[in-house]
Amino acid sequence: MRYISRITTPDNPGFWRSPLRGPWLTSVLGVVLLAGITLLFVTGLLSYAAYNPDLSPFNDKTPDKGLLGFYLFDWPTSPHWLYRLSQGLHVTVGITLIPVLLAKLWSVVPKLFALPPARSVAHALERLSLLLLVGGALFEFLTGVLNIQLDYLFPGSFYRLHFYGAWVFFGAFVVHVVLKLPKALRVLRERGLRDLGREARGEREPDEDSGLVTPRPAAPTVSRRGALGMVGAGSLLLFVTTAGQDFDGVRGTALLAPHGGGDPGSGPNGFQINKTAAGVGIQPADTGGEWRLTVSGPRGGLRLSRDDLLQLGLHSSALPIACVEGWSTSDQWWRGVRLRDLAALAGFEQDPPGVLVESLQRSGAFRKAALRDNQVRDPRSLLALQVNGEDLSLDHGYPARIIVPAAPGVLNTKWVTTLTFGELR
Ligand SMILES: Nc1nc2c(c(=O)[nH]1)N[C@H]1C(S)=C(S)[C@@H](COP(=O)(O)O)O[C@H]1N2
Ligand SMILES: [Mo]
Repeated sequence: MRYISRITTPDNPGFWRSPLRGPWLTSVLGVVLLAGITLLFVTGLLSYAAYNPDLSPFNDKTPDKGLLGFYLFDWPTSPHWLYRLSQGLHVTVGITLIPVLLAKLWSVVPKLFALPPARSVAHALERLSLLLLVGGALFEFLTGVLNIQLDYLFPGSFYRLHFYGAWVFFGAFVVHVVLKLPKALRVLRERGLRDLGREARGEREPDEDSGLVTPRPAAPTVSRRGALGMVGAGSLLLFVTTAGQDFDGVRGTALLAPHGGGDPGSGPNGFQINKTAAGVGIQPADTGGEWRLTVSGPRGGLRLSRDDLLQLGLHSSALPIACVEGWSTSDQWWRGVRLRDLAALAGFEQDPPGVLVESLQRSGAFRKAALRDNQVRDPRSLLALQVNGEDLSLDHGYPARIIVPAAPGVLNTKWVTTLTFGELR
């Protein structure tokens, strides 16, 4: 009786009976995650750098980051699709890896329940790092997915949660890789693909001290080949229902990307909208004939109507919108006044500095954003008045919006009302 009760609790290795578990399966999934999660971490850090957080408090969603900002650098303006690529990869690869992550957790689940919780100080530290590893992985994937799906869930705090969570998770991940990678590589090198069919041949896999191989194997309900096939098919399904959010023509396939897949209408302004004018409380009266743009610098300021702006030299640039949520548009033809020409009006004929951009929008996280000097100086950076040959629609930022090459969507402020050159705080 006592024996029975012991093997029906999950801390007992005999409780877990799948013959698929073992060092081989865990190693295969682990190596895939090693590559994928490293890419997620790097592109995630790049995304944070792309916000120019050290430039102005308005750009910085994690002001208390301290040393974690050690790597920040001036985000470039070329190639103009840089953020489209890096953030498209971050979100699409992240979503695609979900089945692999779940399969990896399934493959090691007996270890998570093993008792006693710690046999020694070293063992206690290893268990603690596993807690941070598993908790951190679930936390990062969950906050990422929820931010894309329901952007009202973390008002203002998503960046903090996801950024600090990423460092905690990646710290534990590095420890785990250092401890486990040599063995995983050895298992894969020695056994190669021969282990795929092992359970079908009724053979037990050597446990090699991993604690993963069940002492009481049940008959397999699916082969390893089938299990890996299911994980791969799940990943493929997520990939093909996500990746379309970055490409015209296949956007309708992006069923899992609420902001990238929906029908944005047709015509010159028929491309994705993040927040609509009505959604952020822009009143039609604010954008009518009374609207003025204030451009200021050390010489003081001037106020320009939309007609005044149209009299200035207009220039065109073909640039995409690329959102932190992973969706992006193809290049749109924007037409407007170069930021460096507006800087000249503010008194900076030579070597213009950065600019603080303010929107009509009265509340919300992205009403103000600072651009760095390299972004102001790039001749493709515009205060756009038109897109694809037509006036901007209200939802795309009429009367005027910022468009900067390679920058994340958040820096492309809509419904601009004030540009302050040289003063970013
Ligand atoms: N004033 C203001 N500008 C804004 C935003 C906003 O919420 N308010 N959202 C930004 C974000 S996150 C993106 S991705 C782009 C989207 O531009 P679009 O709606 O024209 O595609 O606008 C940016 N400009
Ligand atoms: Mo965005």
